[in-house]
Amino acid sequence: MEEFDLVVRGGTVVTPADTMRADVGVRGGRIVALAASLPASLAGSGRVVDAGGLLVLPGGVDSHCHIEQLEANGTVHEERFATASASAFAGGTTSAICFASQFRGHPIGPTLDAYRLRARAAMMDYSFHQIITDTTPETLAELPRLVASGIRSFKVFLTYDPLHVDDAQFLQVLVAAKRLGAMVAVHCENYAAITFMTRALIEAGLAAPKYHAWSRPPVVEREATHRAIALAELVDQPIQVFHVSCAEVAEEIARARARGLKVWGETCPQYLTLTAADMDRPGFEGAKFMCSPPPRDEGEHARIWTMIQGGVLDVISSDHCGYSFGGNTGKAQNGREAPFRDIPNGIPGLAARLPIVFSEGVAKGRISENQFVSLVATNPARLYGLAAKGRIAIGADADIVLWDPKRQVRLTSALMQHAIDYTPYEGMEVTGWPVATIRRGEVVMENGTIRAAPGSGRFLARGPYPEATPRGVVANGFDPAFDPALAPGPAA
Ligand code: DUC
Ligand code: ZN
Ligand code: ZN
Repeated sequence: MEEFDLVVRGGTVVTPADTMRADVGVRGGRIVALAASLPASLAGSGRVVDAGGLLVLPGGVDSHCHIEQLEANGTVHEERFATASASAFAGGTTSAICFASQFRGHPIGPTLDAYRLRARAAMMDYSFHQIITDTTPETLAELPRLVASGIRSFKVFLTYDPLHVDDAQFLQVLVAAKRLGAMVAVHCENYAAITFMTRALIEAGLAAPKYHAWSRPPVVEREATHRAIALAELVDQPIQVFHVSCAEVAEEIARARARGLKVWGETCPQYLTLTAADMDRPGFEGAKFMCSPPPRDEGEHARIWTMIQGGVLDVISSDHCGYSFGGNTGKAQNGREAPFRDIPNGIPGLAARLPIVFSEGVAKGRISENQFVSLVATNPARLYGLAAKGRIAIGADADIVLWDPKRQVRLTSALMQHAIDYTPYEGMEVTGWPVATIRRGEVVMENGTIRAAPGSGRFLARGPYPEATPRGVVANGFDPAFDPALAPGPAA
């Protein structure tokens, strides 16, 4: 008889396609059996976990997390790989794709090696998107090795000093990605427009946190999204548009998809729950809600849900990017009177992601539990080539969350178990909560207690995968990514 290391018994398994009563058998960190009833035939130290009355979901896959990232000013994000892992497990997430950032004028290799070293403290499984900030021949020459090492996605910023690339550089990254079979993720906002608006606002004395939203209204995001899609279409490279904040941006994605382009869209819980008015709280409080693109208005929440329901937005990530609020670092690193331009952008949300999306989505009847699983686990894994993740299926990694769909919780920063001293979701009531998190067959969180060993997370090397493969459609039949040096030679 087959022996298991772990049996998850009596729960309701949710996949993108089905909801079914089933037991899950795990051996060697993988799911090896799924059946209406499995015998408790356990290996030596095996365990049965009772999932009666609970949903059995794939562990969350958060494909957009800024963890222990180096900033251009020499600081490092407060959220470290160990603390981020605890936060991830507390919220039902088992894998994350984080960022390795290139500094302009510097080679990628040594910086990436340093990221890899820091990430060795992780308890969650992780990969990296490589941020590319310049496109010198030396940088481009580094990319094949990077991809061969399992980093199969690049991120480019169309805005932000000193990270942004111009259109010509963006095209170079797209072509390089196409040659290598990598996905490109894009931060879409117009750099010149934001610079212009920011200067004008500050000259007019409008510098409080709420004017952050005025400096980058939806048109700024829509224009850049349209341009990113057009340039990706020109060279036939799949892209993912990060953190879509409003429907008019999602409409650009819908139009691209209708033309058959390989363009996907991500949104985040902040665009479903926060508004620009949060940045207008008294004093410096508004800084807690500053991120880019900024949260819009309440009407936009409903319109984003419509785009999710219609399948235009495929992924809900956290864009976890924490800066503490108290003290004189983090949000206040330039003082509590700093103009919005000098307040770092980003909010923490790794642990809050699944509870907010479940509560706002499933509990409020906007999406099914199957769509929920797709949005927070299966789709991000598929779109970034994490073949073993995001699925309750035989052969997949046994990353499982036991979810109480009825549990009502009031969110607090302490519940997030992160390194940041606040959550923008403080006091929010949610329905639905993770009671246990299992990573590769090991119970790593039970009722809020984290049980994993530091360093037990694994780097997820990503190989070639279909979503990152171009369509094979180029204007006039000329492929700018064609490299005669890479073409097969004449047959012998
Ligand atoms: N926006 C980003 O693009 N990244 C980090 C944080 C933010 O607000
Ligand atoms: Zn971004
Ligand atoms: Zn981000």
